[in-house]
Amino acid sequence: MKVLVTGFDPFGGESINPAFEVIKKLPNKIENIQIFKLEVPTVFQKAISVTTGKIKEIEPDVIINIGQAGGRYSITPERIAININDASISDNESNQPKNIPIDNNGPAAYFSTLPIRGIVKEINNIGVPASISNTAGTYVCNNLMYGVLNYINKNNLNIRAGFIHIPYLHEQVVNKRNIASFSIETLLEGIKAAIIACEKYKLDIDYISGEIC
Ligand code: PCA
Repeated sequence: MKVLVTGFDPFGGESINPAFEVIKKLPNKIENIQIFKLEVPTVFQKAISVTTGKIKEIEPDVIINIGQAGGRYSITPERIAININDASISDNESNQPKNIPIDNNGPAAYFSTLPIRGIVKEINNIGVPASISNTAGTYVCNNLMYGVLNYINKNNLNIRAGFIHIPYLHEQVVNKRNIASFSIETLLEGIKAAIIACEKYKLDIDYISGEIC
């Protein structure tokens, strides 16, 4: 199995992005799984074209896009990407789209095709907090998740894909108060468990994942 794992570059005034820090440390192989890594710019639309370029090159079976969600308390596979760009801050090339559809002809949303409950279970099994997130926001991470699933759908590709948001690293919160953070080792083990889950669960499993509003 070939897995493409992407991680965003730093944005929003941070000097690092835990997503890119983690992918740098991933091995090139876990058991029979070949891992391909790609740094992606935190730039609307460009994140999608850089990723689809790599998809054409390596033809992966699975794509896991990873991004920072500062303030989250666990590793969170995203359930859904929505067809909107709505930025509260500029991206790394000063774009700040407001309320603009990603694809005028695309569906309102795409569900992740990764085994999100299986991912949560495998990460929990190694003693690391993980839970499903029901929103990837409306910034570049949602843009990439939607763009990749839209590309797969429009080209009828047999690729499973989705997004995982991860919390800050400890060094990012030294001067912030009351914000959750993880060690690089914990994030790395969590992402490895997520990759293994994608190999183990071709279809998703039953695992409590609901949320009461
Ligand atoms: N997180 C941002 C974009 C890049 C990243 O790592 C987001 O959640 O949209």
